[in-house]
Amino acid sequence: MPLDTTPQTDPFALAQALSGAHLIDGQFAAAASGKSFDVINPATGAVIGQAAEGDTADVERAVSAARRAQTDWARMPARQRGKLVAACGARLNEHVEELGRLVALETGKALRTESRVEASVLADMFVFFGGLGSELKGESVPFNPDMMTVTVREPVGVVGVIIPWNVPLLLMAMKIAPALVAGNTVVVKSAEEAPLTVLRVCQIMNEILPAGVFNMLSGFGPECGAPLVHHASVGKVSFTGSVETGRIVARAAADRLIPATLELGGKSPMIIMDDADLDRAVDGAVAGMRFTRQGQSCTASSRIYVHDSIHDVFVERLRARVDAMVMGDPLDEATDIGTIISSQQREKVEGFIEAGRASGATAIPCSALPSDPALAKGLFLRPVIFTDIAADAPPAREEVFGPVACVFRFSDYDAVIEAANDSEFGLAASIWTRDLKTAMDATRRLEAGFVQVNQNLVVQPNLSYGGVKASGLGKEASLESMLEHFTHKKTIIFNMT
Ligand code: TXE
Repeated sequence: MPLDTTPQTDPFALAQALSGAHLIDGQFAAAASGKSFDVINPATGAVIGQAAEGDTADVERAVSAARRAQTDWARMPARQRGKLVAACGARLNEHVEELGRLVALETGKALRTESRVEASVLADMFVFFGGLGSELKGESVPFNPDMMTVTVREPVGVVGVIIPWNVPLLLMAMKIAPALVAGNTVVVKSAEEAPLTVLRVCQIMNEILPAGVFNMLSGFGPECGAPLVHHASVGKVSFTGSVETGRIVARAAADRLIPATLELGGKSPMIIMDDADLDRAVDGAVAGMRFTRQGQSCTASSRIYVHDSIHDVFVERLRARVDAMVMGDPLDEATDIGTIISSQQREKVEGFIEAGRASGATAIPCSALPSDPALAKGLFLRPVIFTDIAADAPPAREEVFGPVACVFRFSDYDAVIEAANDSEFGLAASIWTRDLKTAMDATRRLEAGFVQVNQNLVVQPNLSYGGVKASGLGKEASLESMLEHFTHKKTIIFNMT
């Protein structure tokens, strides 16, 4: 495939130029079966490109290439590997505008509010981890004066990475940047809904990294993701996606006795006390619910507990804020909210909205569908705020992964902490108050991997990110994730007698 890696601005032309290919051993190659599948623009329903449809034969080729490349890559001084990864970050940074446009085109996320930001965080992750090569340190352990015992950090080998469609660039970067710096080689399986931007990132990285160090396959879960997890040469799996698929991946990893990092769903609570700064809390709810991403976020603060004394005014202000958001063409700078990713996801979210209504809750639809006839087939959906909703109604308990916020009324602090923790999930949580004691107490009692006071989620490369309970296993981002999840510790004893 001829490669043009100069920054491009026309996402449609770029999507068409990225004809269906995997990246295997530094080469862009069609699927062994010759099959490919359509990639759809969710804002118009138009086919914008093709992706190679990977299967077991492609997994075999990619993992073999990664295994062959691994010895030399692991022998390269860690700082040198880091410099190459940081160079990928610098090069990707030159392509932020282009990558943002492309991800907006294939995922339907608005360019200004979501997609451009994601492309720039992608580059930042590479730069951050690229600087950590010298942190792959071990320790010396004094247990006998005649012996010297040291531990060293060694790469796991070939890492299988499976990513979803909602934030494909950020989630890929959080996994592959630390894996590569730690001396592993990687095979990534992109999500079937969003393979093109990942392919473009591969083209850019492939100019810098040695062949085989980084390989990418597109395809469907059971046909392409499952054989990757089952492959005998894959030494570690890092997965982000649904709880259901996470369990399948975890079972396969357990059968093979290899480690798996799992970043799964959420049903994150936000507790707004009566002394909270109300304007800030409303801003926090809009940002935390990720309305700009149509709520398609694992950390979406979809359960909002508001003190009885401020409940009605909060709901009114939240409704007004979401109402004022512009839904439209994701590539238009005026757009705040884009589309849902696929018709299947939209039907799923609509089902939750119906179930909420049927449970007797009050549904408040917000914002307005775009009127542009060019977007008539777009997968738009009006955000809904539910009030007076029972805690066991489906949209209040299950992960909706759509623009549906459930607002509950509370008056007792202990009861609200209990309600917030009454969930199978434990990804993020937040408390909004001016009282330091309440804030401190809540941070200790809320069952979540990420608890914030008076703000909602901030993803930073140097902050550990990951959940407890059914939200997953293991942390991502941060130095700690690189050491714990992409290396193993070897103990070496020198007997000097
Ligand atoms: O997820 P899947 P889907 C949740 C969200 C959403 C639901 C379904 O609630 O509504 O999941 O989304 C690959 N072996 N999240 O269907 O199936 C698949 O090809 C190996 C939360 O997209 O989990 C894709 O690359 N891999 C989430 C990836 O797994 C398999 C983000 C995710 O797909 C596989 C996305 C298999 N057997 C959805 N089956 C988050 N935590 O942010 C599928 N895959």
